[in-house]
Amino acid sequence: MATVEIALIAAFVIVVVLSSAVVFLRRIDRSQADRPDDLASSLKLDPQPGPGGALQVQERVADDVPGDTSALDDHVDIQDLVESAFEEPDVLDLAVPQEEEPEPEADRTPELKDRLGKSRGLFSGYLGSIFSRNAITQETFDDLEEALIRADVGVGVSQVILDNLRQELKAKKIKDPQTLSSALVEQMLEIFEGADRGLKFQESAPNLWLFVGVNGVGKTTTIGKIAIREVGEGKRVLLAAGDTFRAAAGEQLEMWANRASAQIVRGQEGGDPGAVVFDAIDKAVSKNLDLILADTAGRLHTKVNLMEELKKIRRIAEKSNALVTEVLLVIDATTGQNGLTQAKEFAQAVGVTGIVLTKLDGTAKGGIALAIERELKIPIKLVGVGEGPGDLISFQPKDFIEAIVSLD
Ligand SMILES: Nc1nc2c(ncn2[C@@H]2O[C@H](COP(=O)(O)OP(=O)(O)OP(=O)(O)O)[C@@H](O)[C@H]2O)c(=O)[nH]1
Ligand SMILES: [Mg+2]
Repeated sequence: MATVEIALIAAFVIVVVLSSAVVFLRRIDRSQADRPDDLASSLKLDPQPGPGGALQVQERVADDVPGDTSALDDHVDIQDLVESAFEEPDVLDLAVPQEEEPEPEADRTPELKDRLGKSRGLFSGYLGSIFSRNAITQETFDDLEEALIRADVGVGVSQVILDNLRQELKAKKIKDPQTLSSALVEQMLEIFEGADRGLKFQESAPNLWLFVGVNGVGKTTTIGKIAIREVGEGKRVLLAAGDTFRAAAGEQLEMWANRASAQIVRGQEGGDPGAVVFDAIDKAVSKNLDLILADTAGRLHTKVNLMEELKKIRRIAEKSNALVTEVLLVIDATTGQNGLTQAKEFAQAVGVTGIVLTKLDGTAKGGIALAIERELKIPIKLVGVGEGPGDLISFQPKDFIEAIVSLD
């Protein structure tokens, strides 16, 4: 009997010990699963924003531990959190603030006023102090002249503007500086009047736009921006890497071609740029493309042989089946009055049809635009206001003048 009793007691003790061990092991298992590091994996966090821009959190704890959840009692805080989150809906919308989708860079049309940076601040600052005075005196005109020259309008053009302003002052008996400021805006606008600023394009054959200018002014970047714009408008565009002088120039243009989904024709480094343009035209004609944007190496307008090379490129293009509808001179607005000298030389050599004035975002010399139009009668067609694909604006004189003269 005693042996049977001992056996029963031993069996009981073994059962008790074994069930305690099972409970203990379950607790260890749960506490590891609920450690802070693993919180994310114990909750099903969907990183994809839902339609309302909210993260979706779904319960997983209950799935993992069907039936008895008493082993989770030690972690009641997490369980409570999960349960309360799912009381009403099955899915918890955590209110993550909605971020607005940024517009793609190329689709953004920058406001000239916001992008003129230094030129705007400096020029309008000067004018603000002049026009906030009580009366119009000789000093007003002296200060105006200084402001115009500092903004790089140039001595000659500043003189013309001020002479006209004096005449108007007399004729209209202008007494207050505010009215004079409006008259100044009118005078400046007159300089830009009448020019055709549209980029020429004819339907019948591939059009070729040739880009010329001194080193580093922004020719290649401008081509890239235009390519993006024209492809966006449905044209089939080909870039001709006519800068064979620098190895990196072709790569730079190829990068823009990829960005724009445009085609490209490249030549050998040190090869004949005329041959590259010829090949590009050949390809454009055979593939029935719309527009060739031909890059050229930057060159000093004083280097006769390099200017001759440019003339040759233009001759080749003229004799081909493409139509040379634009020869665009790219001028860096930060070079100030020197841009005027460049423009004269390039215009004489290759017959410039329009100006692209770049880097207007980083200069106090935006007045060069007035000098170019007044002295050379070449229309400014585009302005560059940054390095990005969307930083190109069709030149609108009214916006430009209002931006630089802005007295607000
Ligand atoms: N801030 C600013 N930078 C510009 C603008 N246009 C071009 N750039 C920058 O100017 C530098 C020269 O631009 P490129 O396009 O290589 O000039 P490029 O005339 O082709 O130069 P070369 O081929 O060496 O003669 C680059 O760093 C451009 O990002 C602009 O409108 N604003
Ligand atoms: Mg270049």
